[in-house]
Amino acid sequence: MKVGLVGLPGSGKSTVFGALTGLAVRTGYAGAGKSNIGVVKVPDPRVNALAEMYQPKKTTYAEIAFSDLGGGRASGLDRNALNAMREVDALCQVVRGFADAAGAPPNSIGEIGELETETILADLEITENRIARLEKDRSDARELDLLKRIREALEAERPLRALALEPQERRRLSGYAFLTAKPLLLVLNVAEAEIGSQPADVEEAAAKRGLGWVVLSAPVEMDIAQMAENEQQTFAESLGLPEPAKNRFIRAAYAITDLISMLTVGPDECRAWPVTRGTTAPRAAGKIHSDIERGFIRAEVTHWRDLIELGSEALCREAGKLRVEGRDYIVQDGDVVHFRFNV
Ligand SMILES: Nc1nc2c(ncn2[C@@H]2O[C@H](COP(=O)(O)OP(=O)(O)OP(=O)(O)O)[C@@H](O)[C@H]2O)c(=O)[nH]1
Ligand SMILES: [Mg+2]
Repeated sequence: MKVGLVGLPGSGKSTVFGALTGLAVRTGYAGAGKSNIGVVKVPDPRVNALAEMYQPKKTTYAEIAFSDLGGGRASGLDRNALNAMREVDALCQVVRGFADAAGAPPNSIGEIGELETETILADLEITENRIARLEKDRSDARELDLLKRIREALEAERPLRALALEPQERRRLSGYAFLTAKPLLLVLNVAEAEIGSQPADVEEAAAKRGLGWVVLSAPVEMDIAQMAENEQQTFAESLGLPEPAKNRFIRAAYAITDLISMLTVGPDECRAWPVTRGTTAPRAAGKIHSDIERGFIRAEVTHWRDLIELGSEALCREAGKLRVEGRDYIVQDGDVVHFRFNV
């Protein structure tokens, strides 16, 4: 899964990227239009708590790849920037919430609207080309019907992610890599003095579109990213934040890709495994090892909170908090799973 940081030039994409990855990236003029890619651990208090309890040799977090898509020139979102967005699974729009170097005040709502309009137009162009082709060769009437509905939504300025479609229709459309069908999260990048604020206009713009949003100050988060893990927490608290804002942001980005975390525990390793929502137990087991999927017998499942409260899997079993699940079980976020298998 790859998440793309998108947004207008100078909104702070590269600064946010630096904050997420802890990498020293070029921002401002030196980095204008440049793209970056990096893999980030998904901070997970559940894994921390379980590792505290098991004291394993190794603790492993889920990971997610972020790319700073750069692209766009001073003119705004050009074709390169839009094309780069097709390559990622989900989008995070960085919105400038600070006065820029020239002193221009933020125009958050304008930026959100601009990206929306540009992506709708890009999708509309693809749709119209395809409709013209299908009307000529009459090769696929069902697809033509579907695309006409798509065109209608786009012409009404409605992003496709909000459109009610059957799963099979979504699958049919996946090859088109429509930008407005990709999950989207808004990141309002505010000045340091505005940390902790929740601007009502952005809240309304997000709610109207059914989008999640996170407020952070990218340069501050970039400084935090350079600190040792334990100092990061203390520093965030001194700013009145329960944890670094980047942590909440990474978790929110992970969630929009439709990934959940299955947890495994033991003296060797405590680990979060990214699993697509709706995955059955044997397939989730296959993430760990193909032998476990092939020889799957059952999954013993506890909820991470019960495990922490009761102190061991054996005590969970006694308390009736350990479930035995079969092949059809759909793994849930926060399940601590122990697979029984034979090969
Ligand atoms: N005051 C202030 N400046 C910021 C903030 N975030 C980023 N900047 C500055 O704004 C400028 C642009 O930030 P970048 O991260 O390079 O923006 P970008 O979106 O990557 O820009 P392009 O790659 O040109 O599209 C840099 O000089 C940053 O230091 C912020 O929250 N407050
Ligand atoms: Mg940049």
